[in-house]
Amino acid sequence: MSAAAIPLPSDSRLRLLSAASATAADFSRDVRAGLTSKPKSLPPRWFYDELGSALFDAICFLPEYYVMRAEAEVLAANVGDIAGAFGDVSRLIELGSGTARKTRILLDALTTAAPSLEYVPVDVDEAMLARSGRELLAEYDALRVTAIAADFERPSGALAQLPPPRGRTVVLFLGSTIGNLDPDAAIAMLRDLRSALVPHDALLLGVDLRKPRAVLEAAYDDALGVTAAFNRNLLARINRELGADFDLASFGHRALYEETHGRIEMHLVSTRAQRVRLAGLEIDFDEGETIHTENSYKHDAATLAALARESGFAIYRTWTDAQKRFADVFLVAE
Ligand code: AVJ
Repeated sequence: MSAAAIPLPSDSRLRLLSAASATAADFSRDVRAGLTSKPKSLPPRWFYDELGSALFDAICFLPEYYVMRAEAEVLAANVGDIAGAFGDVSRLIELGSGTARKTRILLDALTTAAPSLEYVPVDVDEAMLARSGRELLAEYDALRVTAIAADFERPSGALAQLPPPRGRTVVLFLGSTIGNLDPDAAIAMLRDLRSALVPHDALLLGVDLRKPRAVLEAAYDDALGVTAAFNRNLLARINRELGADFDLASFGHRALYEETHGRIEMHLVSTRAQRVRLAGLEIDFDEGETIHTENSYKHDAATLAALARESGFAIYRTWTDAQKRFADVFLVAE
């Protein structure tokens, strides 16, 4: 959906901006590069077409996938403290906002003190932005929404489109989304974000914490097979959008905790030797060969301290759920 397709009165509290976002050509390039390299890999950002987003939503309801519920618990149990730490916020930016379901916990508290707060959701899915933007306007009668369709990995480009803020900017980056980035990429992303902020601006960062292997592996390989479907949908999407001929039934789902890196790895495992055709390319798989589709990094105090130190933020407070599965960390720009 394009910005022009959304009918809005000119005095609307909703604006929709578009930064350079991913195209079909980017998808094709990433898939070709990933499937012709050794070992084979695909970037997890391509999981989220319409079906993939719906499958991720379903994952959040699974008994094994505690991540979303643990963070909702952190936010709900500490909303007063969190709003207190935010202080006099005039602009609330959310990177990778999605449906902004958890955000409402914070908006309820923040709009009590500042009804005309400016909320800036940044997400690659324009249709989702328009839908959730309209819903939020209906729920919060003075809230102003400036939605930006953009990738979260280089946030400074998207944020450069905004006029200078009148007061403190607070950025939300929730849900362990940062976990998809390798440590160097995570630091590069936070540095880029820091460059778009001024000292005293802040970031609320949601990260999943290290925990026993069995808990982590079950969360990424659930009994119903929803995560397996989420993973295989990447191949289905390549078939649909790029005309490939992957036989989905001959790729298995594997999730394993790589303790040395502190990350869950997801793979698609070829259950036989096979050849796949993809727009003029022939891609051969050995039996047991995998496509590495996702890393999901898990943190502890040391990795969080390093992340903050390397990116120009100071850790001000950390809130966790009762079982210490998930942390929301409040970082202040130095
Ligand atoms: C959306 C990146 C936070 O890593 O836990 C869920 C994605 N992958 N199950 C995560 C995901 C498999 C999720 N993030």
